[in-house]
This record gives sequence, C-alpha cells and structure tokens, in this order.
Amino acid sequence: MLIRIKKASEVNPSEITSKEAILGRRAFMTAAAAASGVALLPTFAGPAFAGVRLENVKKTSWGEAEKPATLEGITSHNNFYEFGTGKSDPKRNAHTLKPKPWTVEIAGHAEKTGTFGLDDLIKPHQLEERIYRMRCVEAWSMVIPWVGIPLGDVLKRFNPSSKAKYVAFETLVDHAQMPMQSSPSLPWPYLEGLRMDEAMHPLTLLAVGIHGEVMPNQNGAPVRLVVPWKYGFKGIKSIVKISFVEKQPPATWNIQAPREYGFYSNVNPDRSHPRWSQAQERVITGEGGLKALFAPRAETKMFNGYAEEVASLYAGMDLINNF
Ligand SMILES: Nc1nc2c(c(=O)[nH]1)N[C@H]1C(S)=C(S)[C@@H](COP(=O)(O)O)O[C@H]1N2
Ligand SMILES: [Mo]
Repeated sequence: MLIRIKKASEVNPSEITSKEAILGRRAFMTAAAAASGVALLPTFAGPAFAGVRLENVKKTSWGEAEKPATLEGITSHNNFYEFGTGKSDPKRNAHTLKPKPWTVEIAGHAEKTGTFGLDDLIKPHQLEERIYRMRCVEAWSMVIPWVGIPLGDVLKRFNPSSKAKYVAFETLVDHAQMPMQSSPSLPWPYLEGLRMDEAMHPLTLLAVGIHGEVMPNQNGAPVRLVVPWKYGFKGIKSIVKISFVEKQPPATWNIQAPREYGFYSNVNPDRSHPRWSQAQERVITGEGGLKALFAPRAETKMFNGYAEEVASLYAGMDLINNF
C-alpha cells in the first residue's frame, strides 16, 4: 500500500492522530511494550511522520535574531558516517534507518535505569524550539532551529549518583539499517561523552526535530544530541544508549585521531586543528547553492558565541591543551 505523506503545511493535527493510529501505533506498542513493559505512544519517532509537523512546540527566545538555514540546506549537507563519508551521502542513503519503534537504554550510576521507549523519555508536550548556531570542526556552520528538550531535564529523572561524573552516549549498530557500518571508516558504534556539568547545562539538548518537523533520518532520527558550544561531532545521532559513568568515556573522533580531536572539542578560534585554522567558518544557509565553498565567511567565536553561558564551566582550565 502506498501512503502519500502530505507536506507539513497540508496536515492538520487531527489527521496526525489518525495517521498514527493507522500507520504505526499498534505495531509500535506491541514491539515497545514487549521490549520494555511500558505503554508508549509514538508521537514523533518514525518514518511515517517524516515531513510532519510536531504539535504544540513551545517557542523560545533562543536565537530569535538569527536566520535559520533552509530545511533543504540542513538535510542536504550532513556528516553521518553510518551512511557514507560524503556530505551528500546521508541524504541519499539514510532511508534505510527505521526510527520507529525506538528505545533508549539508560545505564550506569543512577537510582533508576532500564530501557525506555523514546516517547516515554521525551513527552511531546515538553518540546521547545531553539535556534542554535552549529559549528562543524571542518570549518563550516549552520543556524539550525532544533526541536527538543534540555538533556538535563531527562537525565535528572533517573537520579544519577555522586559517582556519575560523565555521561556516555552510543549510536545504534545495525548493518541492515546502517549499511556503511560494514565499512571500517570509523569504529562502531559511534561514541560520545560529556562531563556531567556539560550534560546538565541548560543549553544542551536532546533533539527530536528540525524546523518544527520530526527529525529527518540524515540528521540523526529519532533522537540526537545538540551541544552548540562544541564542534558538531559531539552531536551524536540516533542514540540508543546513555550511561552515567565515573571515568571520561571514549569518544569516536578522539579515539580515531587523538592529536586532532580532543575530548572537550569546545569551539575555539585560537586553537587550530593540526591541518587547518579554526579562526573562520563558511556559513551555509541553504540558499544560492549548498556547497560550503561558496558560502560567506564569518569569524569563529570562542565557544561558538555561547561564552556568556558556558565559559564558567571551564574556569581555570587551559583550553589550548584541553582541546
Ligand atoms: N552517529 C553519528 N553521529 C554524528 C556523526 C556521525 O558520523 N555519526 N557526525 C557528527 C558530525 S562530524 C557533525 S558535524 C554532526 C552533523 O550533524 P548534521 O548532519 O545534522 O548537521 O553530526 C555528528 N554526529
Ligand atoms: Mo563535524
């Protein structure tokens, strides 16, 4: 059966509910309930909803003065090595990812742990929009209107113990859904980590949408991390596990090339990458061509412009050596 998905602008909320009922809810409930024993409603996780608006997203003042890149731009120039190493590979290949049903395991030093359906971790009514400038380590940037919730709001419900000094994240491993995991371009799963205070910082998000729509597969559906003062590779996609850990956890690019990519990865125009300067960036808007090469140049700011919010996290630290 072919089901035509309407453009977001054509869909009204009552239709979304009935689409859920028809397309996914029963199958999802069965699978998710079997996996976790919890009743779950798939409100934003799933390919059936690609291009469908998220409802009742609270607007915030974050980035209200910025002009976001187009959805076309944000979904056409990606890094997601599970779908290939080229910027246009994820758009072409990520259709094999099945973001529904989706569960996330919460593990480690916390009072409560277990496996949870995504809609149990992030309630649709909690969603807010925040427009953040995002800076890739490859010296390009984009302004992205994320939909999500602060990561800390999710984490604190599990009552992490005093042993939880860091938070570790893992992406799905599934060679059928992520065919390029058969290639050794990176060690799998993709791993990332944050210090506990970074994870709990109110700027840090778990995002489930972009431009008011469910997260496109190539951007890390159904749930990915967003840390706007760090280089883009900290923003791990398609997360299946979050662990409270005592020691600094492994992070993929740091393992892969420790001289080039540190654990902190804070945006820092004064700390060059060994092979290129980080002082400037190409601002990709998605208008007038998607290629970073033709995008206008801007000066990169310390902590990607979020110094006022986050500099205190690193007071007294040498940010050249702790890069
Ligand atoms: N699992 C996974 N997460 C990932 C990556 C990846 O290859 N695999 N690439 C990272 C890099 S280098 C960047 S710049 C951002 C890009 O996010 P975007 O494509 O949504 O702009 O995702 C990050 N998260
Ligand atoms: Mo990146």
